[in-house]
Amino acid sequence: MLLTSVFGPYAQDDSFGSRSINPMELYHNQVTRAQGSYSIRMFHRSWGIMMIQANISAPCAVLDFPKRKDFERELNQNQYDIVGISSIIVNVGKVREMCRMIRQLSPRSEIVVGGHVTSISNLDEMIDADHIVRGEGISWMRRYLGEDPSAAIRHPSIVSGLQTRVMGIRVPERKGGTAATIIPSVGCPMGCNFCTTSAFFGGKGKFVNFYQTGDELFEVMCKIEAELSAHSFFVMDENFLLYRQRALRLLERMKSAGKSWELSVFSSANAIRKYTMQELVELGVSWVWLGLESPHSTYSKLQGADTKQLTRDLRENGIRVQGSTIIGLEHHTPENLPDEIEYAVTHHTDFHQFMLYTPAPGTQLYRQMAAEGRILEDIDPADVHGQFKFNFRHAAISRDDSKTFLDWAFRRDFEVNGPSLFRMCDTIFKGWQRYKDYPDQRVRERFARQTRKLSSAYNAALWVMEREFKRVNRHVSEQIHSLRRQIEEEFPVVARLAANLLGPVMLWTSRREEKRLAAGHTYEPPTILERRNWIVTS
Ligand code: B12
Ligand code: SF4
Repeated sequence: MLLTSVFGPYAQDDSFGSRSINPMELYHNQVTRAQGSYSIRMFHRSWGIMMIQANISAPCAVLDFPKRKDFERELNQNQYDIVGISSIIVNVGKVREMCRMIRQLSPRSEIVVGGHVTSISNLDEMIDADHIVRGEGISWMRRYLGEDPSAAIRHPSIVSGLQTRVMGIRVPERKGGTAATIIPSVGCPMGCNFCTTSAFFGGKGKFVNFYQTGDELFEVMCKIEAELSAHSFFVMDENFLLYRQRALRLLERMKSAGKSWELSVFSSANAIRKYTMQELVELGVSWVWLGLESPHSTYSKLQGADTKQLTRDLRENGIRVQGSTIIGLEHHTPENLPDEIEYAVTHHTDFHQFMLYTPAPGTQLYRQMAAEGRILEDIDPADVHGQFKFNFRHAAISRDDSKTFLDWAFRRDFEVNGPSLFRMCDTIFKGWQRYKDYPDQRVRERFARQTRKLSSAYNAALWVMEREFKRVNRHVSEQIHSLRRQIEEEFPVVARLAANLLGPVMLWTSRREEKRLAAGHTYEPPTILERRNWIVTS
């Protein structure tokens, strides 16, 4: 079997649906896109097909981020019984082309298409596939192959990010240096009306749990820690903290085994409030993706939450906060949207994602808008990714203005709060100051680990940002200066050496990167081929 993601290049405009505005990069696509050379750039593998591959016994190759010629070569050089394609809706044009290529080059292969692209209700009329698989794919594939669909889930060891780059420098990759991805569940029971992930795995009240208990999760994390030497985990679960019992059992096991792990999690505001700060810190939560949406939204996940205070508290305790705000909600108008953007920006999060309100097929919002005749039918799916323009008729905001407001939000957040890299350093330092003498050694170790970078490379980066940001916002530049001074007082030798020696080099690489970006340079992920249970026949 061949399991493949859609072909690249991704960050270039082409007729198959690639868009330069929609790169295969989490931060640069939707979080730090307006931050120039300070934008944090990295790629993430296609975890869905990696999970499927690890959980079947058939010989299986995973081809990630192929170019068309790689995909063509793979089909020509092997006789695949099954070719599975994983895609999201924006890339449906690529899926169509890949199905066409399979029919031509490997006519005996069965074509299986899975992932969020299958939320398109008439997908069968758009592509030539044998099976369109909606929802959870591991159990489907096991059933299809005659294996046990309910067998325990084997978690592959996944390095979360690849080829990280910031300020024009590729961060060296070393074993254990990058977080490992762990996927405890898919879906989310909160069922917010616009949420594709929730809708795709059953909607309100439903989700698919791969690991029910804290004990199971702990065992998986130990295995991955041993294989990757990782002590940091990117927990890919839409609302990890919602399952308090599981999280607290994990904490118990971590404590008794002395595990000084760091967790990056997604959480709704009401879920996070079920924990004391001490519980979060001891659980190793060091980064939280928090949906802020809008001060006037009625989402139950936000009810009763003072998100500004929450953000402040988290950052004061060394927990980096990534806020997420929606632009173009029903109540937005050109008059009130600037205030809402200002409200978002004054959360002073470490990172801030802004996304257009986007009805995507399969969601409650899409059904409602379709019934009201408000979906714009003639928009190419490749342009519906939340970072361009509305795909629906908004009562008060035009399609063109939706982009203007979105771009403005990113720029405003950057100008008011400075580079996310600086904000992140600020949070790490606050955490270090508060917890460096904490009684639990695991916690002390974690902050000491994070602070090692702060006193070296990050301090050099601060030196550069302080200089460069004077031209953008003098007040932020002064804040950066003050943070740098505090770090240098705490670590006088290393931090000063780093700023003096590495700083000028980073200034140069950063300026060079700005020029490259201004000239339209984009980045693409590497093509990766991994075979499992493979039998070589001659
Ligand atoms: C990691 C990620 C990315 C990575 C890309 C990784 C990659 N290699 O493609 C990055 C950060 C680059 C990214 C970018 C984008 N993403 Co994204 N991303 C995710 C995220 C957070 C996790 C995906 C994941 O691995 N989940 C865990 C795995 C196990 O679940 P899964 O992928 O769904 O796979 C399961 C099933 O879908 C199914 N399955 C999947 N593939 C296949 C294949 C076969 C053959 C079968 C049978 C089954 C099957 O089985 C799997 C196991 O159950 C999801 C949100 C989420 N929580 O899922 C959004 C999500 C997939 N992304 C989304 C979007 C919109 C984007 C962007 C357009 C960004 C943006 N502006 O919002 C860009 C597109 C970039 C591009 N040019 O293609 C949407 C998709 C919406 C939709 N309806 O299509 C999601 C759902 C987020 C959201 N809620 O809006 N993304
Ligand atoms: S809480 Fe977040 S993940 Fe859950 S349904 Fe709402 S938007 Fe989706």
